[in-house]
Amino acid sequence: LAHKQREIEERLQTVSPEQLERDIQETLPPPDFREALRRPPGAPVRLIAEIKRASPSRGQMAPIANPIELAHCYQQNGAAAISVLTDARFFSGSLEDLRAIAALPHHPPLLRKDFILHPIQILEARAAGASAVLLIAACLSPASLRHLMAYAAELGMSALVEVHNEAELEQVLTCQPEIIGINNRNLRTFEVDPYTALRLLPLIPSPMIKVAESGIHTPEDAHRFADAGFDALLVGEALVTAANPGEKMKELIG
Ligand code: IGP
Repeated sequence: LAHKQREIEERLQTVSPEQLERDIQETLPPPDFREALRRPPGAPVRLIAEIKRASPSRGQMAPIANPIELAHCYQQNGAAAISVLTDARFFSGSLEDLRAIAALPHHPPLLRKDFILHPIQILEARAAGASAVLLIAACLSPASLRHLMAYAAELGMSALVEVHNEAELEQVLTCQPEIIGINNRNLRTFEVDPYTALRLLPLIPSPMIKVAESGIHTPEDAHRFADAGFDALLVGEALVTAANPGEKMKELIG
């Protein structure tokens, strides 16, 4: 994560947190990410549709000439929320993508998907129009996780706290997050094991919102997690590489 540390240093040199805070004061609060994901009993599973131009495991993927058009398609086809990868080095994303999508009228809540290590990234996310940030347990000490969660809450945002094994889950539960994502993909090896999410699900206390992440490609994949009781599914690759992403969404959760 050296590249992210460098990026943060650079941002701290170039942006003024005070100015960002003033900018935010003039904007409306963003739509509620947590409420958008909540799945009442009997309701269909929620979908977080992701804008991902490239990935370390797949390289340049997207026929996404235009992420705004793709976001509009997600919105039209009932995405509960949209995840926008803003990391440039590994995912060819940017905060500009997020800002542009946030300009769509009545857009669903937006998640800034990045390696968040410092409060300035949360402040910039909020200023760009995000409702939520991803906080990856594997990248953060429990103390910094707690600190970043509190800062997001202060800005009226949600945090999606991501784990991919029992040890990480146990650690983050002491921080009482409201939304937990279980990533089926190991971020070091990029290997996807769909049982990760199924295995960890029963260990999460019930009022928390539960999200299954990564490797969801077929209706069978989606049903497996929906039937197990997840509130929401986070899907990237299967949607961005689909010839018709709207149809693919209906196929997965319709
Ligand atoms: C989406 P997929 O397999 O549908 O493209 O996965 C999402 O879960 C994945 O992009 C992701 C991710 C992350 C990327 C989950 N956690 C952390 C970068 C960093």
